[in-house]
Parts: sequence; C-alpha cells; structure tokens
Amino acid sequence: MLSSRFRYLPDHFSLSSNQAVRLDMRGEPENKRHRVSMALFADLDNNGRRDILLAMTHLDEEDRLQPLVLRNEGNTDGIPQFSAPPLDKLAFYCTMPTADFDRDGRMDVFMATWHDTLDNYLFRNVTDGGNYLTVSVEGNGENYNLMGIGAVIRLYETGHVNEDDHLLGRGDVVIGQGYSSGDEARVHFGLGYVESCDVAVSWQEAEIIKEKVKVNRHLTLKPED
Ligand SMILES: [Ca+2]
Ligand SMILES: [Ca+2]
Repeated sequence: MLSSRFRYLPDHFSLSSNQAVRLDMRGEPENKRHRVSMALFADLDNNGRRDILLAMTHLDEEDRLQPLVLRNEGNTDGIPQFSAPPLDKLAFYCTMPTADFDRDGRMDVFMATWHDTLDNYLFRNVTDGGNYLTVSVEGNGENYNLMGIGAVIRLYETGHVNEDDHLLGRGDVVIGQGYSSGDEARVHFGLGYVESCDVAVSWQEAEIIKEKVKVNRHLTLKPED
C-alpha cells in the first residue's frame, strides 16, 4: 500500500500477558460490537505460537495509541487460548499489514489509512521474545516465479525432516493477505528456544531440504539448491 503521510512512533509496542480467554471471532466481547476490517496471524513475540492482530487500535494505560494484538497463550484441550482484548478505548483502523521493517527478527506493524483525518503509523516491535528464522524462495523467472510465491515452507526439529511429529511450523509464501494490504515474499517463524532446525520447501515439482540451519537469520533457497 502507498501512503503519503507516515509517522514512525518512538513509543513502541510490546506484548503483555493477560488472562487467557477464548476468542469470540464475531468480535462481540461483552455484547459490544466492534467493526474489524481484517485479522492476521503473526508470531509477534517469537515464541512459536501465532498471535492475532486485529485492524483496531486501543489506548494503553498511558493513553498511548497501540495496535490491538491478542497474544496466543497456548492450547487448552486442543483449543488455542488468546489474551483478553481491551474492552474500551477501541477504534477501527483501515488495515494493519505486518513486516520486519528494521530486520531485527521481530514482526512490526504498519497501521495504514487512506482517510484524511487519520495518520499512518509504523510500530516497531520491541517485545522480548524467542528465536526466529525467516525464509524466502527464489525462482529462475521461467518455470518458477522470482519471488517464490506458492512455495510451502516447513520447519522441523533438527534430524527429523519431514516427520510430522517434529514439525515446528509451516508457512506459505504469499504477498496478499488481509484487507487492502500486502506482504513481503518471505515467511517469518518464531521459534522460542529452538537454536537450529531442518527446512523443507515444497514448490511445484521441486523439493528443497536444508538441514541443521542455525536460527536468528534470513535464509534464501532456490529449487536447484
Ligand atoms: Ca506468539
Ligand atoms: Ca522488527
């Protein structure tokens, strides 16, 4: 998305742990209806569990504007539990794509708008979190597109590539998810305490495997690798 006005906030955002609740995806906490134009899953604290980002803002205890993130608190009886959303000082925002703008391994949030009365904000993620790996796939521009779009990337515990019981994460290379927003053609994985892993890529007829990959870096793979 193109934006004519842009503000980089010195007051960053970080996730805090709240009491876990089951998320009502209809967006009706305590019977208050809030309009949500988009929701994204992204691991914003790099603990290996994807959190929910809603295209809404709220004001924190110091009345600072913050993106609305529901932290993934883990599973109970197989059902993901998320931190409780704030129930007041909420506001609609147009769209909130994520990307690691400063390349520190943490996904940042761009609050974007096309309304004259609202500003655009880029929030730098300063949440204390775990390890990460980002992966992109490069094609030759002929039978494989240059950006790797469509490739499926899976991470496994080291020594257990393609073993489902040892799957750490899966991500698809896409460039358009959410409302009026786009994505970089790379996949971000939060990995918690994991320090190395095996990477497997499935892309059309190509299968790429890279073993014993050290984390906290960006990895680029090609079908001929
Ligand atoms: Ca997380
Ligand atoms: Ca970042």
